[in-house]
Amino acid sequence: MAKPVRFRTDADKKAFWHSTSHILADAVTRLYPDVKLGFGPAIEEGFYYDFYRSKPFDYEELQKIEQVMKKIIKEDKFFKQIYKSKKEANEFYQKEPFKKELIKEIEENKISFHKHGEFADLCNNPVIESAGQVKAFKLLNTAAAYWRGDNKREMMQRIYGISFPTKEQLDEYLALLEARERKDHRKIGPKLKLFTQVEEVGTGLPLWLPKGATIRRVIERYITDKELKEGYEHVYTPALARTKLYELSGHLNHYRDHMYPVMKVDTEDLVLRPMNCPHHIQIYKFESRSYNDLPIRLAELGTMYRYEASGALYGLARVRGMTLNDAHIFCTPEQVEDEVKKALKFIRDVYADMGLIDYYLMLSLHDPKNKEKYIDNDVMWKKSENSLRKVLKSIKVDFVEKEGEAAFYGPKIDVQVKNVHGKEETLATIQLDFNLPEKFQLEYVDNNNQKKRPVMIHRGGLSTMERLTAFLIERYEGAFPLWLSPVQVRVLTFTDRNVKFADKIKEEFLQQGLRIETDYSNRTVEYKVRDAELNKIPYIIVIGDKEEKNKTLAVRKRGVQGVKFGIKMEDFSKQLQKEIDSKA
Ligand code: TSB
Ligand code: ZN
Repeated sequence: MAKPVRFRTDADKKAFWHSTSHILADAVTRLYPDVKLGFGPAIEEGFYYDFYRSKPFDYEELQKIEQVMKKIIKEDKFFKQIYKSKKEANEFYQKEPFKKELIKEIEENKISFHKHGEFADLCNNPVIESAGQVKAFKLLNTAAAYWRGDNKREMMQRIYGISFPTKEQLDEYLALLEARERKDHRKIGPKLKLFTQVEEVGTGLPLWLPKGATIRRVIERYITDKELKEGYEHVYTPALARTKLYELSGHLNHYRDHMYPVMKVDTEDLVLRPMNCPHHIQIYKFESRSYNDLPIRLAELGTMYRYEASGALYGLARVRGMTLNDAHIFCTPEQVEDEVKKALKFIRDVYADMGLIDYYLMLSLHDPKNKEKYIDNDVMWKKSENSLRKVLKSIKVDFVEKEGEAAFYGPKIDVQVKNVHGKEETLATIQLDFNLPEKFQLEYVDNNNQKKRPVMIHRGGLSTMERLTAFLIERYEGAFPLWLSPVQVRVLTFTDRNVKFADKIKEEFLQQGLRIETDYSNRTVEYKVRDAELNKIPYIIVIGDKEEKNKTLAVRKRGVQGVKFGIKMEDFSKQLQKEIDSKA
């Protein structure tokens, strides 16, 4: 028996998890000899293995597989590296088309396998010493995934799992998973009646329920007001446009994979817009512009549609129909740095108001080797990337540079956040663009009456309402601060006698613009309080005979033990207003 493994480094974990995927593949092969093997890497947390067969593995099957894995672990066979020639490897994998495909791509004629007991798997990664070192594991879930991530290839059945050198570590991890699950916006959203998705409407097309819509409306009003104060002008433009607009912009060339098919109507070819920029460009072009007019900052809560692979869709965080807090800033080359700085400050301020402060900045650069994804103009890329880098350095913030993350038309400064499961996404983005002004022949007249080309800055402030809300739900675990709470106060009654007075209070609060809800049901007050707490309502007011007689309120605050009695209406509403204004 090999000695116990310890997780000291990431490499320890990777070898451990990858080895467990071999054990999984061994078990599946023993149980289902007809299933074809794909591959099974270690991932950030745990491992998976892709298998080819027509139907997904169900719960009972996973349990059976786990039993066989236990048996294999008990057999405690050593992992041994063996080599086969290409010919031998192909013979060995006679009935494994996916493995054969992988072998084809290996250049050497010496192909590495790792073998434990009778099971050998094509593999050149580090592994553990023996199967018995896996003291605790669990198969976590299944997913369908295209072979090698290619949507033109076969659909594989993926099994995810996790494993550890001790049972304690597994228990701890499972508890962590449960906690993350509780915070997951995909769980909380429907539970708190914020949003839903239904098959009839379509994949990736969420419906905002009244409570979710309230949060969104509060945010949209907030951001619109804030932008107006900062010199942005708001516009409205349609979500459809003629294809020629996107031919000209380059979207059809570089962004086609994310666009829906063309619709023919009368004499026009129309397409759903994946971005709002070309529309805003047309607004810029509506009048002739002089240097005196610049910068022009056009903003819109712009609805757009993107084809996202079904496997990439993720609750509200990645959808197919979305509304972006978008702006396009048209400025002179001299104004670029100042405008980028202003936009960055704006973004940092609004995220502070939202309570989203756990982010980092990424300078997203193009990939000079990828001529298909990016507009081919090295000089422009260099210039725009340098400008953004200069701004970031001048304000002395930490940032990470990453190649291959730019938009097709220009580099970006991205605000990066992680969701409860550790998956990273971009919220805000500032993108510098010398390309689209060129393509659309944008102009302004400078102080010598000369025609000049403006620069464009694409600014996604709060991200899309969808993605932002996903992150807010997880940030607050559904317990939103008062200013964002869909319901701010719930009024409960002791008995039917109190309904009339409760209604009066409700009416008064409504007039003050507070969001209020009542529970006059015949359940006990304890039950009603509990229900309000489960719904994360910030304030609960209980009305009984005493309150009615004294014209006062009994108030419970979310997260605070006990009740405060004898509160005057006036004092309570002042307190709420103060809390709302503070955005605390
Ligand atoms: C900022 N033209 C620019 C705009 O002017 C643009 O569209 N940039 S973008 O492609 O990066 O998208 C802006 C933001 O929208 C992203 O930073 C991200 O926060 C959000 N977003 C992008 N795709 C999705 C999606 N599928 N679901 C939800 N939000 C998305
Ligand atoms: Zn844009």
